[in-house]
Amino acid sequence: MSETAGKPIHCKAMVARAPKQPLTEEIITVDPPKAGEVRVKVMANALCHTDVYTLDGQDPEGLFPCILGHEAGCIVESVGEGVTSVAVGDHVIPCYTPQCCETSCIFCQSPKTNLCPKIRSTQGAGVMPDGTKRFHDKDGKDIYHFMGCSTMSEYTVLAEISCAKIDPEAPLDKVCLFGCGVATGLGAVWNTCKVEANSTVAVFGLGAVGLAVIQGAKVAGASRIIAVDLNPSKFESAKMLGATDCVNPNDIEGPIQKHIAGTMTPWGVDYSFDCTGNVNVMRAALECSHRGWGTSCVIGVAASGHEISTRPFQLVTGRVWKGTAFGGFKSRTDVPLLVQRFMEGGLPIDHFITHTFEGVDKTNEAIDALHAGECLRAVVKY
Ligand code: NAD
Ligand code: AHE
Ligand code: ZN
Repeated sequence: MSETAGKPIHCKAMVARAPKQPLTEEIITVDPPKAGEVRVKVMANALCHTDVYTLDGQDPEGLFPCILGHEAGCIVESVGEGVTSVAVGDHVIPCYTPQCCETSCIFCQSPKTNLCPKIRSTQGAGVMPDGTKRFHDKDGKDIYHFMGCSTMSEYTVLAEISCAKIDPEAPLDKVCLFGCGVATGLGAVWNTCKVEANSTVAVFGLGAVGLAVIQGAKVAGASRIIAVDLNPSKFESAKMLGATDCVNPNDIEGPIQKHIAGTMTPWGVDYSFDCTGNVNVMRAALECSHRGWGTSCVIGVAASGHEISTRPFQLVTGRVWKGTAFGGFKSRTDVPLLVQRFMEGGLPIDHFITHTFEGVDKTNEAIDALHAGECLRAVVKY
């Protein structure tokens, strides 16, 4: 039993007070975990585009004030009543796609999906499963949770079913990347699309997610990997990970989809992935997929009110449009396996970490680095 167990903890956190505002550094109170909950010490947090998307006010579920962050490595400080799967001192990765594993859960029992809905409604409402919050500011006012994680705080409270217990030897300031972007990209290839050897692939958007798609496609034995981005500084990493062609749409006459399906390939690519969140790019990704059997996977998160469209003819002629959340990985089962594969040297990820910062109060600088366009993942160590 830790000495802080059962007591409120006062710690530093970066609070999103309002959209489009820098985060404010605050001393907050983190309540003890209730039944079925776990309080963790956050050791490292990586910045994902979705945190910035929500901070920019683009998330229809965005609630303020809140504590953002969902790609982290943590150590269990105390557990609530009835918690059995993790214990004080365990190393865990918080998972915004939880996994209740109950026999009555048709989602957890199905091999077709990872979308356990057990706490999705309260998670989307920025509260814990019992409908209340564990964060309070200096005036005692409640602060919303985010994606069931809220890891831009030195301590946070998670539902037990959102904790993936991992190898305690694993470096938390690296494997935190398996909490979102990198796992999502790899899983979109391996789980959602099940890309076969010798497939042709196009990847739109070469941030950490897009580059993880390329890394995953390379491992799957794809024969051609076309990497697309408006920012040519991303091409070097793409080639290093296995891209065979790099294309900047600004250098192309006409629609990029016609260039990929027509000039670069006769009928399009077997698989395409949107990793930008731009609905026009999602359309281009679909329309460059192969006549008769092409599959296009939406990974990017679009701004509130943005919708996708294409001519039905594109689907009538055999293309499939699908999407993925967390790459289809069942979080508590699969994340420990990804960490193990990394520890065995079979899944390198260091190349995603382009920036590191010391102290939760450096999170705004990490956000600036992502905005500057040269950042894949900024890891903030607490
Ligand atoms: P990022 O900002 O690091 O990378 C996005 C890349 O897309 C950048 O390199 C940018 O230059 C490029 N880009 C932007 N507009 C473009 C365009 N019109 N054409 C070509 N390239 C363009 O973001 P990230 O962290 O890699 O995340 C990528 C997307 O995936 C985001 O929308 C994020 O919210 C989403 N995401 C989804 C999931 C999921 O489970 N579905 C998980 C993680 C991230
Ligand atoms: N709140 C947004 C949904 C955003 C979204 O699609 N989130 C992804 C993960 S992004 C991680 O960086 C996801 O997994 N969605 C599934 C889910 O259940 O939220 C909105 O549009 O309302
Ligand atoms: Zn994310």
